[in-house]
Amino acid sequence: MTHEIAVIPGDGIGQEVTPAALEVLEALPVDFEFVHGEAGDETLAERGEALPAETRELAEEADATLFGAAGETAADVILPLRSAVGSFANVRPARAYPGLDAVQPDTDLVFIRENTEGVYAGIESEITEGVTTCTRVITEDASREIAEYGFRYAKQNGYDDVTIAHKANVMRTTDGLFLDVAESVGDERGADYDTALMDALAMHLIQRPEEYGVVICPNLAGDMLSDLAAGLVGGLGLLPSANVGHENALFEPVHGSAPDIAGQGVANPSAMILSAAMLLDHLGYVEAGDRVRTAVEDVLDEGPHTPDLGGDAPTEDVTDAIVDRL
Ligand code: GGG
Repeated sequence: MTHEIAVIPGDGIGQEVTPAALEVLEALPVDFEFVHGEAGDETLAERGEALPAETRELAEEADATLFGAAGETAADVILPLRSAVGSFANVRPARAYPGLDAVQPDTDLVFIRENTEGVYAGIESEITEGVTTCTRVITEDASREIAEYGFRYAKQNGYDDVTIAHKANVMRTTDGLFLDVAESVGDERGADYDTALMDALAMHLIQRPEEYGVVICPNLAGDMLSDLAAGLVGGLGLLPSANVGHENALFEPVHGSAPDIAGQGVANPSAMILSAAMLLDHLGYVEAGDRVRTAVEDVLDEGPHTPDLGGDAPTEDVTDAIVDRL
């Protein structure tokens, strides 16, 4: 069976790490047809729109999408693409790997980030000069859906610790609802869980990440806490993600376009290749996904490493080493 995969590299290092993931997928005995789409800052400059309708349609119609990185036009590119695939959950695993110099080597976290609302609902306005507002949307339905997904994910993937992150002591109405709904979901399932104020949680994740497993978060908190966790394990070059919908899904590294290193050929392809492994899982090729994860882990352990991990290897050499191990 052939699977159609939409490939949208986006901006900056997305143009460098996306081909690396394609090389890995092409080395596997799985039949993919890649359909390519453009989006991002350059597309805006050239065509007057950051996300052309045909690119959005590619993502809607493909069996799954691989996305690289968003730059200045993130709000016009990645948010509508997540919506195009009907994604309600952004799954962001952050784990330490043997052989790398992690700040916290016992880190094994998965952020289950609500992916449709919160302050990323895009409702902002300038009321008058110097006065702006952003409307934070939290609904019972979306909170229930992300909590159910988070508790189910923890059970299916063997995580005993589930934490609901919130700031209900300040955002009493919005996070009050998120917390109430997520707690009821945990109670209905008879699950063990903790709740944590997200600011204190940020500190505790740095001090003792080994006490946490799955963290269910509102949208912005999930975006920020997962970047914080990247700092614990060796950087953003290591964190993959899946934007999961009911039928469709989009896979992207947690990192952005990294304009400081874009164009130099030294971006770490690991996060993008690990995102491709999540795509394989999603399409039912779990064994192939495991092979890719093992190959990435071996290369992270033995090298070569890109500069973000203290090495001097280019993206191409790391990719070749991963493909060789496959
Ligand atoms: N590949 C992830 C990416 O492009 N990140 C840039 C960014 O601004 N992301 C916001 C988000 O993940 O919601």
